This record gives sequence, structure tokens and C-alpha cells, in this order.
Amino acid sequence: MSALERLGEAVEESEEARKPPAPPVPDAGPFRRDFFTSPLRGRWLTAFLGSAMLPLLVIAALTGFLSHAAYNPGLGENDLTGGFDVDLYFFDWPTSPVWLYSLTQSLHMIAGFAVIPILLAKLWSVIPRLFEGPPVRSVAHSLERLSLLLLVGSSIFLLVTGVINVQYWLPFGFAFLPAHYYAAMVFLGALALHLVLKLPIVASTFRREGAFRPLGEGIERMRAANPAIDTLASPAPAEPTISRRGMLGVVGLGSLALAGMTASANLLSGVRELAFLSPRGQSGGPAGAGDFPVNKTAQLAGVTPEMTGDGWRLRMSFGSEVVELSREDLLAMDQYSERLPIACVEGWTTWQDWTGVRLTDLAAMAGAPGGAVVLVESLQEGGAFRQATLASNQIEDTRSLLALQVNGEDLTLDHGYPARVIVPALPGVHNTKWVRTMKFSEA
Ligand SMILES: Nc1nc2c(c(=O)[nH]1)N[C@H]1C(S)=C(S)[C@@H](COP(=O)(O)O)O[C@H]1N2
Ligand SMILES: [Mo]
Repeated sequence: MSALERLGEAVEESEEARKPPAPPVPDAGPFRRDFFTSPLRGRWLTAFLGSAMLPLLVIAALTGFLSHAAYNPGLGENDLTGGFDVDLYFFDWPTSPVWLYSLTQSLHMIAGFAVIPILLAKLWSVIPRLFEGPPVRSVAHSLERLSLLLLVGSSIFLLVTGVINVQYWLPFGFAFLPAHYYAAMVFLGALALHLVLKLPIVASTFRREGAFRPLGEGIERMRAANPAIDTLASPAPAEPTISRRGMLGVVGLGSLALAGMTASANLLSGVRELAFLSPRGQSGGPAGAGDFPVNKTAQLAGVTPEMTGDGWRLRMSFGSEVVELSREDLLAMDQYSERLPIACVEGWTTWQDWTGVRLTDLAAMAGAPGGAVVLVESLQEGGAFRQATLASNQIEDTRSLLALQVNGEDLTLDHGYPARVIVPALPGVHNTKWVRTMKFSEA
């Protein structure tokens, strides 16, 4: 061996020595195959939980996209949809039935809350997979694991952001709408792939074990699944302490309880007392005409009684034409009353009796032609909700009001005194409070 060859060998050896040893999958804790001992585990349980989630996920996705459609036209320059403030939907959000947006956002919320316990149970049922080794076996295997990471990550992200939005707890300047929307895109992509890969397994599992048959088994008749043919079964099952149907019953009750609590602030807004986890679900303040939920108080919005006093004027414009009206001028116009809901994506709906002037009358006064749209701006200086655009079908519905009163009394400052928009089937956020200007323009 030449000196050069010896040197080469020595270099190689030292490099070999420096390489860390390939990490084996540790044979400890959850990495041990016999760590998970529940006899409930198995394909049937996972398939059943997955199938129970599917209709709820479909409802949440459809109503989510409908909500996105309802947000068109958007909030003027305050683009909340993160670049997706374009009309993807080829239809104008209708103003009838008046409860339409309340229904879609209620269903979204109810399905989203109801899915939480089922998702947690399903993740529990597949958790041994997380610790499976070796972590990467092939390109296909690693792609599947990546898609599962996206699926699990995005579903947890969607539920957590949805819940904290209902709690009005976004302490980190968090842009809920674009984040929730983009996560939904990731989620639906990953879910589609997951369904393609898993539906055949669900079908064969239900064919072999019966879709509902295990629900008939109490704890005495229940057997653990066979780990030799069922990769989700525990290889070392313990004695059962609850039957599969008992476990599913607990999950189902949790799901129903959350759905009921959510529905009580929305769909069934007559039983708000049940909405004890929803900060906007219950009442809005001192007893009286204004005792219903307040999304943002005047104080938080920086709107003071001075700004809304005698000096206040509604300033309407179309092109270079400008019309200014005092509150007395507005009260001297024809007044109309409508019972209309405010349906908020923060998880609540409230129905009230509003009185004020028709938006069509204001549009005519401003000289705006049929088909015009309007940008409504608030006295509020900052914040994304200080303005909104209304489409022509929303202006032209004769039930659409610039409300001056609610429940027979002047609006309270918190509900938008001196004047606020109220339009049938409009998302709550577009019903601008403390209106200052209405800029009409041709669509
Ligand atoms: N100027 C202004 N208008 C606004 C808001 C706001 O923060 N500022 N919040 C909107 C939202 S999100 C909802 S749900 C409704 C709530 O109306 P309320 O507080 O009278 O119930 O007002 C809308 N109008
Ligand atoms: Mo809202």
C-alpha cells in the first residue's frame, strides 16, 4: 500500500468515525408496539369515527365557502380575505330569505364545534401510527406521511382558530379570515387525498365487520381486533373497561353538547342561556331596547358622544354631487320597520326590530342610478370593520335600512347611534355602525 493510499484510508476511516450512527427507532415509550393497549383500537373504530366526521366536514366546508361568497363585495380597501377578495362565485349573495346568512354561519359553527370531540377520538385511534418506524420507508410512504401532517395540522388549526375567533381572543394581531381560509384550502386538498387512499379500506372494513354491528356489542361481548390482520389493533390488548359503543356514546354526547351550545346562540337564538361559552352569545348590556350582543363597543371603536352629537351629518356622494343630512333630516323622511337578524361569524345571531330610512330612498336622494354600489364608512377611524361595500341588490331590497332606531327607541351608542346599516341576509360585519359617509358609484 502506498503512502497515498494509506492516507486515503485513514481519511475515510476518520470520516466514518465522525458520522453519527443511524438513529434506530427507540424501543421505548410510545415507540414500543405494545405501548398502546386499548382493546377498542382497530380499523372499525377509526373507520366509524372518520365516517361520522365526513358529513360534518362537508357542511363546514360548503357553508365556509358560502360565507366567503357572502363577503363579496368586501370591506373596501380593508382586504380581509388575504388576496382572495375576488368574486369566485359567479352569483350575487341574495337578500332573501333574510335568515340565509344566519343559517349558513350557524351550520358552519355547529358542524365545526360538533366535529371537535370526534376528531380528537379519531386522532387517538390512529396515534400509534405517529410512532411507527422506520419514519420514512419510501417516497410514497413519505408523501403519505406529509399529507397526513398537513391534514392533521390544518384540521387542528382550523378548529383552534375558529374557536378563538368565537372567543374574540386574537391577542396576537391575528388575521383570522385569510388564515382560516388558506388553512381550509390546505385541509380540503389533504382531505381529498386521504379519502382517495382510505375510502377503499373503510369500505372493506365495513363489509367485513358490518358498518354498525360492533355497536350491538356490550362490554362482555366485545373482542379486541386481531393485530395480525388489523394494523390499528393493539398487539397487547388489555382487558376492556368500556365497550366501543360506550366510548362512541361519550364522544357523541360531547359532540351533541357542543352543537347544542353553539346552536343556542345562533339557530335557536331563543335559548341563549345555553351559550355560556360564547362571550357574545348572551346579552349586550343594560336592559332596554339595546340589550342584545355588541360586537364592538363605541368605546373600543373610539366613537364618542361628541362625534355623534348635533354636529353629525350623513354625507352621501355620487360622483361630484354631495348631499348632507342631519339626523333630523333623516327622521323627517319616510320611516320603515323591519325585523332582521345580525348574524356574526363570531358565533351568534340576534333578531331585532329596526326602524329607519330605506337605502333605495337614500340612493335616489344621492342621485345614484339603478345598479349602483355604495361604500359605507363609519365615524370609527381605525380597524378593518370601519367600512363595507354593499352590492346593488342589497341597496335595492326595500327591507334594507339605514336604521335610526331599534326596538322602538333610538339606537344606543354601542349599536351604532346615530345611524347604522341593516340589510337582510348580510354578514353581520357588513352592517356598518356609526355611519358617516355613503359613497355611491357605478358598479
Ligand atoms: N363601525 C363598525 N361597524 C361594525 C363593526 C365594527 O367593529 N365597527 N362590527 C360589525 C360586526 S362584526 C357585527 S357582527 C355587527 C354587530 O352589531 P352590534 O354590535 O350592534 O350587535 O356590527 C358590525 N358593524
Ligand atoms: Mo361580526
